[in-house]
Amino acid sequence: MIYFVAFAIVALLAVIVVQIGKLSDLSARIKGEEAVELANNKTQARISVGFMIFFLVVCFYSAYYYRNEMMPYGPLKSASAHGFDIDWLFNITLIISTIVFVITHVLLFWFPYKYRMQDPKKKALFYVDNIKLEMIWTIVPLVTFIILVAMGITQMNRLFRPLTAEDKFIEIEATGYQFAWDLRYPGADNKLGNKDFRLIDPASNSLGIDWNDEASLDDIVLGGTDKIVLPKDTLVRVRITAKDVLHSFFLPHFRVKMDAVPGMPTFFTFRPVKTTKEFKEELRKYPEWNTPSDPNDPTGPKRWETFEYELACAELCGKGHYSMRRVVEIVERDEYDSWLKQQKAFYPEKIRGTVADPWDGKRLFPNEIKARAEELKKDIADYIANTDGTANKVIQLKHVFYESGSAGLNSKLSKYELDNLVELLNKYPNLRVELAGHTDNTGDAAANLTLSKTRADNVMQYLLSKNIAAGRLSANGYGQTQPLDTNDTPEGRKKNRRTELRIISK
Ligand SMILES: [Cu+2]
Repeated sequence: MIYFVAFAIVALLAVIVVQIGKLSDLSARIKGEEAVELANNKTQARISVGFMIFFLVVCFYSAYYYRNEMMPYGPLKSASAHGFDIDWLFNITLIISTIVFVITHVLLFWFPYKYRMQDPKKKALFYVDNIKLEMIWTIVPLVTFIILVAMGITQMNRLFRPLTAEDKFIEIEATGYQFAWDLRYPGADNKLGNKDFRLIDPASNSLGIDWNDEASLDDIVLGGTDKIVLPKDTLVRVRITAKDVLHSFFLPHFRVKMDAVPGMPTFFTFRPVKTTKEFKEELRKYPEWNTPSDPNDPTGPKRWETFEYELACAELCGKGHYSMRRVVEIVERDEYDSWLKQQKAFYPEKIRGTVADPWDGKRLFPNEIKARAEELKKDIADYIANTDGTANKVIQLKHVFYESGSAGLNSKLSKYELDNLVELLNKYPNLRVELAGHTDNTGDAAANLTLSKTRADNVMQYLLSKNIAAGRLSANGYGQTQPLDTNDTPEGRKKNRRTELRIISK
């Protein structure tokens, strides 16, 4: 409807203009061309001045009207430490350009009025050029721009200064792709692990993190919709990169923006100085921010209540560009620390024990050793306590490892599991067990049978060396005859290669 009315008004105006044109034509014939042209010129000149006044008033009024909605005015002042200086720089630029804007517009509209044709016999002055004038309007803007750019560069250098350990900064990494960001946090060691594009695997390691790097193992990766949480009053360094096209990491409330370029890591540093809560309280003081957040729900939450800091992609990177928006939450430092503790590291959650894990069978982590000891203790205790025979009497010795390609026991890694087993065998002196070796179906079946038997024997030897009576132990190899899972996948084969503890009697 509103478009129809607007169209009707424009059409009507067009008709009026045509009619006026016809009228002036008629009057020209009556009065004579010259007099009409003079009168026309006068009217046009007056309209020009009128428009200038209207235009400037509207410009200033709209700026005043929206003063509390625009950065960096009203409550939308910077939320980062350096941002106040950037806002100051913006203000200086705004003041200078406003002065130029007003002067040029006044001249532009006032000249047609002043120099309108008043006497048809008067000729316009032909003015070729004036070097002095040219110099003035070249040098003045040049000097102004040099000063502004120099001030801008000084501000920019603050964002890119190299940091030392004394800065006590935290470093996060943002990787942009169509159409989201992956955010990596360093975990407890405060160090981000290495990355290598050759390690990128869309299914298990989309960032190409190098798990051989100790610092990677506790890194946290936040997916495409998680809130980005950062602490107040702490220097944050953001490493920025992209996987496909150009993106741009833009935190408007913190006055930082940096392109995310594939193959060329970039970064910036900033220090948030207002928590999300504090910023909301600032907004609350302004009437503009006390209107309903959703116009269709007048009793719902107010605009200040639903406000969130945001991360936006400032590069038009494709049709899903808008969905790269992420909520950023600034909290107090202790709140941040406890939030970080709750986040799960990527490696233990998604990589550990899979075929992508370079440490699989080569290394045990303290928390795993502890958890496994508890598990083994519980499994055996459950069996002992169970009287109706339903308890599982086959227990996987999950932490028993062999030297690769041989039957030799990797006693450095296996000692935790086997020493725990020794302790339990001593605790329950009537326990009799069988050690059962199994392989996958790779290679020759007869050789697999021998391999599994030798491995089981080696485990038994270890237990014997710890003074467990020979009569309580037996060792057997089953080769590939008793698979737990398919032998067609690496995961299945990994499950099938195993050493079991089979309880004979208790
Ligand atoms: Cu983007």
